[in-house]
Amino acid sequence: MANEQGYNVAVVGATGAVGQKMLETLEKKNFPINNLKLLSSSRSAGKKINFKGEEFIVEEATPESFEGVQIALFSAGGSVSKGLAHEAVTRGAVVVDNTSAFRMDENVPLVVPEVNESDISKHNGIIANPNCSTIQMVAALKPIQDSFGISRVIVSTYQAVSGAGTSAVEELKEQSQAFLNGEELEANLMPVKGDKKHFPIAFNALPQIDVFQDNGYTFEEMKMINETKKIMHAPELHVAATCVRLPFFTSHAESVYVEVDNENVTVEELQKSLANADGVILEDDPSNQVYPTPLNSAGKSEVFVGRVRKDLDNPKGFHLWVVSDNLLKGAAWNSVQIAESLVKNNWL
Ligand code: NAP
Ligand code: 3JN
Repeated sequence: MANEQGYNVAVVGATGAVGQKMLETLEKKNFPINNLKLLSSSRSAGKKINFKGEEFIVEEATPESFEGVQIALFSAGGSVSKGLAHEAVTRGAVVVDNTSAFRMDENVPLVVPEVNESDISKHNGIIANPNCSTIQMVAALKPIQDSFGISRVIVSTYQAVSGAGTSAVEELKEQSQAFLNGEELEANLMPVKGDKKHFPIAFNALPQIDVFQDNGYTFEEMKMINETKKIMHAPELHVAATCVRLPFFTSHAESVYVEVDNENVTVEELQKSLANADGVILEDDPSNQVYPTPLNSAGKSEVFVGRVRKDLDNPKGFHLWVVSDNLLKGAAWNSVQIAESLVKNNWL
């Protein structure tokens, strides 16, 4: 139960790229907060962060940090979630976890509220927030699935560097400056921290996001494939993904090919289903060069869809261009929406 002022909320990873957006979103959406705890590693303990005009001191996250916490928003990486999420639940908190630690656990709902909000009610203390690239794609696929049925999805992503955290953003800035100064580029992080090789991201395109799996797909690609089937309750859906990192800061873009069940569906019918969907904005007018771009969608909560067209060979095939702010709908806003749903539906 909330007291009159609201809920006791902890943000784990509060100093990170996602955590910062989490705080901005809680403030912007006026989420009812009684007590707020900002948690990080020992590196940032003691740092001061402003929230709603008040200064908060960041504390190191420990199991005891969660005493009295009702809602804990985690975005400090999978190993932190594996170590601390159950500690938070044991102390009475409901965890909304932004990492891949529990996404495919059958006891953990994996939720995009516009797609499968009611799954939240089945939680056992942890609700998983999907991968950012998955979230924006399923938000666009859901109205198509509901109206026409879908059997196959093939996606190629164009992902912003902020998805790889604050240090990746810094690396892109430094490399861009060095490139324009005619200096040698230093690559220490991308495509994946800790992998064997690093390549410049500035003025480049890297077809690797997260580490390679034995089947030749990257972990990011497998997240998109497996998470899409779970969120859409469609284990039989055929999904393939190619994930690519590009040198811009915010919003992921996706070229999505989707096959519907019926060959008589028109572009106009598909556009109408998208235009009427919760959380989706159709921006699709080629004659006036209207389509979504990463720069235009940055800072916004919705998923933007354009370039809807029929495949020229397969009468059941359609192509879409899907763009959304990876740190908002792809992470912070989706998590806060889940928290709002927990409160609104008494599912805490
Ligand atoms: P980031 O900018 O590097 O920030 C990492 C955050 O985690 C910082 O606040 C850091 O605190 C904290 N942290 C690191 N180690 C910790 C520890 N041992 N205990 C407590 N806190 C610790 O990374 P980010 O981009 O915000 O991403 C963070 C995580 O969110 C990712 O690893 C990923 O799991 C998840 N994420 C999800 C999505 C999505 O698709 N939904 C997108 C991006 C990220 P310090 O300041 O003390 O280092
Ligand atoms: O690279 C992106 O654009 C999204 C990255 C997400 C991410 C980064 C590090 C670890 C994740 C995630 O949420 O899937 C994880 C993880 O928790 O596995």
